[in-house]
Amino acid sequence: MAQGNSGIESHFGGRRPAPLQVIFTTMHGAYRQASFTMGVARLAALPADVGVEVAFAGRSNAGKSSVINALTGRTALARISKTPGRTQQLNFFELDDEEHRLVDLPGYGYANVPIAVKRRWAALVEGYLVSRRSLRGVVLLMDVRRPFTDADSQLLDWCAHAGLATHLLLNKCDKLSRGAGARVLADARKRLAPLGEENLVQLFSATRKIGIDELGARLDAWFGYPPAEGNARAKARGSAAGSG
Ligand SMILES: Nc1nc2c(ncn2[C@@H]2O[C@H](COP(=O)(O)OP(=O)(O)O)[C@@H](O)[C@H]2O)c(=O)[nH]1
Ligand SMILES: [Mg+2]
Repeated sequence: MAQGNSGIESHFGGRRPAPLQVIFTTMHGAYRQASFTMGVARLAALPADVGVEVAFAGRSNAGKSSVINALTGRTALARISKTPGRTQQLNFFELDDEEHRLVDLPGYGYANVPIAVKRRWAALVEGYLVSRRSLRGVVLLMDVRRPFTDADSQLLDWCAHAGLATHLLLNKCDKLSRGAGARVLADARKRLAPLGEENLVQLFSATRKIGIDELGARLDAWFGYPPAEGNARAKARGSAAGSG
């Protein structure tokens, strides 16, 4: 057919739809400006409790550092630890300014950690969660293949009772088939329902960046960033599909 038109134009009957650019700009720019500010091993050393903070919690090896890297588009911002359970500190990342921060909490559930280290972890993390006024929400990561360990459930219940909003990531969903992932998600929603509306759950993959728009939409809401167009769509899609 010699119509002198590109395939796309003829497909849309000569009218071009809006540019697809939005696909590449779904994340608020602040996440890409993230920088590491400090690691803190004692409550007394926490940075000023102002602005808004979002913490990432979960078992060692669940993928906290990988998720922070995926979110910020920085490959090695939060060091991806090869020795899980060793980093007993809270790592702070500033976004566009010092009043918007991500916090990588020390992981738990590592089998070979001495009881003294576990106690220290509990004192540090609980002390932080209890006292931190700028903490707007907790992103709780679980490995989708081994979700809801006792420690995960404890932390989730603890946050709910403390009135802390949580966003549950079933990470490493690239390791499961779609059907298996969907079943874990449905089960997780059932478990979360009694905990209240402030607790949502989604599938996620840090390595494939699956679910990043949905996570971005929740973080935008927590940080008070205006929703990106793509995120608004992800949200609409999510609720249509019964997200959370
Ligand atoms: N397949 C897969 N592997 C992941 C994913 N997220 C993290 N990992 C891997 O899991 C391991 C632990 O990740 P890391 O971010 O260090 O976990 P952290 O201890 O919670 O900070 C690393 O080998 C990561 O490459 C994911 O979404 N999919
Ligand atoms: Mg880590």
